[in-house]
Amino acid sequence: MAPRRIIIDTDPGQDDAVAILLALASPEEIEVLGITAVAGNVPLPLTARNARIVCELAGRPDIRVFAGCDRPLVRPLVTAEHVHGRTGLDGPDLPEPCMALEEAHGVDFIVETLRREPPGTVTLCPLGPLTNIATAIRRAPEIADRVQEIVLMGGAYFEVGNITPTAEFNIYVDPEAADIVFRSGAPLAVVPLDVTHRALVTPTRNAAFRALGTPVGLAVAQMTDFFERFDKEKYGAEGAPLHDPCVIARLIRPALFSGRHVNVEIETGSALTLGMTVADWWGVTDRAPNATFLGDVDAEGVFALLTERLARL
Ligand SMILES: [Ca+2]
Repeated sequence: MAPRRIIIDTDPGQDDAVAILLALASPEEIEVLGITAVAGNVPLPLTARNARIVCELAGRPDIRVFAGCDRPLVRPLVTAEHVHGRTGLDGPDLPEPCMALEEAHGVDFIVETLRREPPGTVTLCPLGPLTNIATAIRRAPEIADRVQEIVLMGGAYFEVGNITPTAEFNIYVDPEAADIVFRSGAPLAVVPLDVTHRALVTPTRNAAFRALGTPVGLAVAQMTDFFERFDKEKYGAEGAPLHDPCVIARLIRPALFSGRHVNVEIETGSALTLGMTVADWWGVTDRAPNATFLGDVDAEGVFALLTERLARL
């Protein structure tokens, strides 16, 4: 099979960084056409910087990195330095990037790529708030029919929320953008907290990254160490969830994941439940299914894949 051609839309973020590394380490299955940065975990200048730092860490300064939207569609930006640190990539000591940011806007790159390539051959992988993707769909609604699939990290069902009691961070930051994406008609696969809260970086898994003995292995161990401080305090779990790499893992090994094709709508009106992903898991409405909402993961399989692939970089 030819590799899946993807655009990674991202707000790095340590877990975004690991997702990018996994994609770049998997050329048999994945061809990265470009990376578009969006404001989210930290402001846009930092996410655009961090994406390039990660490409250089992977030895891939040839990857094209674009800056996209610097704020949500209608709301002020909410960031997550309390999780990711001031830079978004706190933990390892990595050099400032040498590679240049592309001059074009990230949204233009998404639109032009989907218009140029044959229908059904490009997959979008949003790992942050959906501002860039929604802006692209608003500007060129036909891209919803041309995209092969949008595989995104966001939302929750049984796990409900992490930034508010009822909302996951990526959806909460730009719920209007999420609403546009979920109504777009594009084929959607959603990797929610229900999956990522089972993909925990345990001490054993962290040690396996470190034991690779490479700059990439050490950096990933230090990145996951960093955000674990926060998540352990918060969840009291045996390790922090590694959210975004699950999106790339699903492209490489779909059998590691299971879920249901259901209706998912986004709450944009209520102050109490803003950004909630209302997933009709039990099929109690007649609303049409619009997304494959994943519910379970073989976490051992994901971490085995991740460690094996990171060893190649
Ligand atoms: Ca992210």
